[in-house]
Amino acid sequence: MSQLFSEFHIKGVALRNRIVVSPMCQYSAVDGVPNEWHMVHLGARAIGGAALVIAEATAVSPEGRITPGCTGLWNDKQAEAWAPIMRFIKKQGAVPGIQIAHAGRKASANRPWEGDDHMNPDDPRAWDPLGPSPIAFGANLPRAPKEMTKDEILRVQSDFVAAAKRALAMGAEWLELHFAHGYLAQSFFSPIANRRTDEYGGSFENRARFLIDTMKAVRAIWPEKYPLTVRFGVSDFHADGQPLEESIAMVKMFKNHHLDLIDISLGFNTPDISAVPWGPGFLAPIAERIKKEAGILTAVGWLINDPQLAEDIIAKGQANLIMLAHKELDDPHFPFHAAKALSVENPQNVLPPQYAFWLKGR
Ligand code: 8CM
Repeated sequence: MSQLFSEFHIKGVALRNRIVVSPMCQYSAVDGVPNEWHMVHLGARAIGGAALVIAEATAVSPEGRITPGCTGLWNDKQAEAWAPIMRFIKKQGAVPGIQIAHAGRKASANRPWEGDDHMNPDDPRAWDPLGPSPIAFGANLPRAPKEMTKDEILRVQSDFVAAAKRALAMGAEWLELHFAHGYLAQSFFSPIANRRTDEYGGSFENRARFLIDTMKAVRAIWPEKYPLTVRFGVSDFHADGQPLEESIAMVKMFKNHHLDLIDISLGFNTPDISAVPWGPGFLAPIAERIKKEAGILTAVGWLINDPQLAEDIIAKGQANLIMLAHKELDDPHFPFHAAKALSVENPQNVLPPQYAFWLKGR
């Protein structure tokens, strides 16, 4: 019996297997409004048999976008455009989800294939990035952000709440908060990016404040029947980053405030990623440790490209869900191909009948 293809029940939501389409920025929206591209991109992966399809890092405010092409949820027009996409994902038997985000000091950048660097501040499309402290990320992102005032912090937190309300109204049944990859929330937690001397900087409790307050505010309006999760960068693998023990303490705090699952990822608060121990499933042992020590459900991603590796991570109890990005880009029918590789009975049935009928035995 494949564990990767076992059902997973969390809150009022049932996942048909353990394969999740990780949020993947498409940089293809206009004014934050998703379009046919997002429908086909996400819809194809729901058709492909994933259990949960999480729409890309979607900005809670215009200045929270990574690039001018990022999607948003700061107005109703955006939510209305997301609604049929969520509906289609659900119709294919996948759970529709979305990740909401604020890019912080990494905002106002060009698309990856157009340079991946900060836009020139004189570019009419550019804006001023915000951050905990006026410290630039560096390398391709040299702009120092504006140090946020307390009012700006509270405004961004209310933007997260407003975006979460729109996510619910448009049909999302899974909400992930993007607290990873060096974006705003992660940068508040990181001693690399946060040098504040007020109640949002310095000690662990202070660096945790932006994250926990934001999560609590969203939890207060997000219904209990739907999972609320955080994608959290647990380590930068860098001497100046937060120690893993602090990340575990942070996860425990999330759990105490009723977070349903933690999605384990990387910090990316510094361009120096030379010590990241890249390798197949390299975050799985860390996910396992956090799952045990914090007693929380976990998802894990990064370099899980092989069905047997995904199966082993679930079977060993290292994580409850597998997050796939590049693999799902490469192969939207990965769940079908994995089911065949793992000798699941009638593997074609992970696909809808329009495809399954013709692919029986193939
Ligand atoms: C792009 C490339 C690689 C990543 C990313 C993105 C965009 C957003 C994000 O992560 O959170 O890991």
